[in-house]
Amino acid sequence: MAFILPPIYPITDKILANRTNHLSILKELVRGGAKIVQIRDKCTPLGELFRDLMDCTEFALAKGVNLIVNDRCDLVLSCGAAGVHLGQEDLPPVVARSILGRKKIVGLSAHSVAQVRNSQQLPIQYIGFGPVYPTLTKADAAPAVGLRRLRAACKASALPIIAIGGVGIDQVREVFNAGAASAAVISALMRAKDIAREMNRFLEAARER
Ligand code: TZP
Ligand code: MG
Repeated sequence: MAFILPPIYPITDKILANRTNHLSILKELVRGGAKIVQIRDKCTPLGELFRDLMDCTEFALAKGVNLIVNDRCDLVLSCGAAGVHLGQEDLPPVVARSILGRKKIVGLSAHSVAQVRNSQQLPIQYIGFGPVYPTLTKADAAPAVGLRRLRAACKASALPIIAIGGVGIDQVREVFNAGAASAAVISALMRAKDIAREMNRFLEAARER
């Protein structure tokens, strides 16, 4: 599937959404218009996560949605997902690329402008930069970088930058104004009563930029 980075990049969290599987969250995000979804899960036993991901990839493929798996290249390959999202402490992108081949999407998190600069020649499709704003979602999150550093990161990068960390509807416009190509959202979507409707509202906010 060709990779087009949509303006809103939702990330699942079963605990925040109070769900027993990622599939139910994915279905709502897609109903709300999501074209890319990252499945992020640090707790579920691997076998259970694998089964959930098999259902997710089948659904995503049928809907033309790129499904990205956080951390795990083995799950990307075994489930047929579209790609992997890596942190600075995960497998190096060059290694992930050699495992996954040319066609999968590889994304990388960066937390400083220096890391963004150092990532320009890596075999990746995008950089997630943040946390831009303070967030409680990631326990070990680095301190918030703020809009000024987001702007510098976007200037320094030929790769598209996805702003992440504390992004709510009211922040969408300012991260785009700072040069971000997309905004990643966890809690503002996962805590919503109606995830599909909230996803749709985020896309509307992105269109208004
Ligand atoms: N990486 C940097 S901040 C963050 C991750 C995974 C959490 C973002 O979650 P939220 O709820 O959108 O602030
Ligand atoms: Mg990781």
